[in-house]
Amino acid sequence: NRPPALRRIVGNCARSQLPLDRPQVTHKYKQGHLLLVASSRRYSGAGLLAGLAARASGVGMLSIAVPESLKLLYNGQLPEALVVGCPETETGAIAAFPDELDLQGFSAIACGPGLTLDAAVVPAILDCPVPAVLDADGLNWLAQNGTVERLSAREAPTILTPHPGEFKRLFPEIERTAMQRCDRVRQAAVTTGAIVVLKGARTAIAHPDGTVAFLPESTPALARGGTGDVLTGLLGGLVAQGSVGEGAIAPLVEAAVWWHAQAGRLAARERSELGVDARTLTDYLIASIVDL
Ligand code: NPW
Ligand code: AMP
Ligand code: MG
Repeated sequence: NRPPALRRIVGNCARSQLPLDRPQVTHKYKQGHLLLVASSRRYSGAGLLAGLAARASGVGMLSIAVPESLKLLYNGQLPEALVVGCPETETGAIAAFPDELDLQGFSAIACGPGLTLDAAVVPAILDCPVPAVLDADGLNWLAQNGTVERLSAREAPTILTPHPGEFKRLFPEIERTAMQRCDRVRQAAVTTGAIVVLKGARTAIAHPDGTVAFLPESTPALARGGTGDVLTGLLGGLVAQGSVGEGAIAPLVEAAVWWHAQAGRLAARERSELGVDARTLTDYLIASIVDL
């Protein structure tokens, strides 16, 4: 009774994985605490987009680590988040975490949007036994510093969310094979032990056991700057909630990919495909799951 090697993600099943019914007796720290590590002077908006999506995920607590000089901006735009100002490089990237920040106190860490390669915090996240979502410059850092070795040594689940350009940088040997996309993403997951989300028109999600799921329905309206950063925040928020509960993390990854596309489809229906900028996408996240 092995699961099929290639599955479609089905809307109702994906939605049923979302933490829509909270227990009556709970408190904010039981609903997950996400640390989002994002942005730089060059890409100040990427972490805001991810933060707005994390907010829509329902996560109990949201902390965002950004360069110190962006702290006021983040406090103004995301008053519900705890903003951690970090020492920064001359180029305005995160140089280090503040000494008092305890990474192990978070239920998940999502890292990468807008960091630039000048940021120096990825190794600390990789070494921390907390579920981690790595995107954008988190992936680019890995591509430069030994992807497979660094990931297979991790003690907690890892989720990688490359677009095809990032996938090519991360897995050049796999990319050079003549295999189909589905087989390439499967090999990436099997060799690293990470869940690999290969983004695109038909996003494919490969699990370390070799199974692959793909999302059959999305919208090209999502082909727009910042939508990947939205996925990172949403995924981080869901994984943070999942890792304090009893369920597995893998179904939440598929649910996040489905939810992101569902929000894009609803926004495109109501506003045309031109109306789905990344910030608007975050506004549609909640509407797309309550209005089924
Ligand atoms: P080509 O042209 O196909 O050969 P990068 P990025 C390829 C931040 N952002 N299908 C493509 O190569 C991000 O978080 C900040 C196929 C392209 O030239 C990152 O930190 C924003 N190929 C940083 O910017 C909003 C694809 O990869 C190359 C592909 C850089 O991220 C925007 C570019 O990839 C942005 O999110 C696809 N779907 N997508 C902000 N407001 O602050 C990409 N490629 O160099 O990784 O650049 O994705 O823009
Ligand atoms: P990024 O390139 O990191 O900003 O991520 C882009 C996001 O948009 C990913 O979630 C992709 O799956 C999605 N996306 C990009 N192009 C398309 C497309 N043609 N159809 C559907 N989704 C897309
Ligand atoms: Mg991206």
